Amino acid sequence: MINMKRIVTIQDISCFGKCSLTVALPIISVMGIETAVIPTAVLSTHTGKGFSGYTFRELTNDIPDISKHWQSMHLAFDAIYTGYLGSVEQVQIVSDFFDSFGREDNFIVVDPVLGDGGSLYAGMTQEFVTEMKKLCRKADYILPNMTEAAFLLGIPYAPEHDQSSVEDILRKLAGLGCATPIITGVHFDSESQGAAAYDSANDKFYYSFSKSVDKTVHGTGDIFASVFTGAVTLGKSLEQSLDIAVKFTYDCIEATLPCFEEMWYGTCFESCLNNLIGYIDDSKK
Ligand code: PXL
Repeated sequence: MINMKRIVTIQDISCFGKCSLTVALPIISVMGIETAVIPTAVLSTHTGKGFSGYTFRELTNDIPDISKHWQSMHLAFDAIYTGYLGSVEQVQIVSDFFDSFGREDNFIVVDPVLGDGGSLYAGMTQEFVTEMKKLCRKADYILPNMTEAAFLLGIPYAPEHDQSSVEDILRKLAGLGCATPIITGVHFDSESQGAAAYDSANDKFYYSFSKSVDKTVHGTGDIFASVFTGAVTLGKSLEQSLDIAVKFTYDCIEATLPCFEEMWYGTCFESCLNNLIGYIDDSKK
């Protein structure tokens, strides 16, 4: 019998730009996990800084049919992981998907992709934020950055934090109804950056840091979320999963820096995939 874990990831295909599905699929696959996908939209590029005039085709109406077909096949997943979603209606349909495929013995990760640097991404609205907040309630893990956490909580965005403000925000995120919120892009000084997690069931906080880089590299949130979801699916602890995701995300940023001029739109994550295999193996020791 094949003992392979299976994740379904629900997010867009940005045909050029190295984020969402074009990153999640290779990363989860290299972790030795079967990856099913539901593409929510097809865009010619991502909507981040540097791109304009992109195409955007929503695939919202396909999602209920895919779900129905999969239910008829009695498909099951060890984890359901969502990233960028394209519309309010799409968030509602993904919520229905959770009701159909969420079980006692699997878990849900919602990466509430909304914005960065204190602003919402192009096309994101307050109504969308409200809907995303409802989706977070159904998740076991959510992975906002500081901008997304601020929008989800309706509090002002602050770029600088200390441990007590991060823990306050994590407690408030858990108050949305998600047992284990994680904030990415956390830093207390200019030397290091990483992620902070709150295991609300045990009232425990975890931190993981790597060296800080003063450049914004696109797609790192999707890399972090894919690795984190994969690691938890493989049975790693919250602490281990956080460490592996922080370490690998840093590797991808570091690998991108020498070619940052050409690679302004994404990371050189491909050259780091071997490290990820090593991190998973090391954590078995
Ligand atoms: O990396 C997150 C992301 C995913 N998909 C699309 C995006 C973004 C961020 O800008 O625009 C289409």
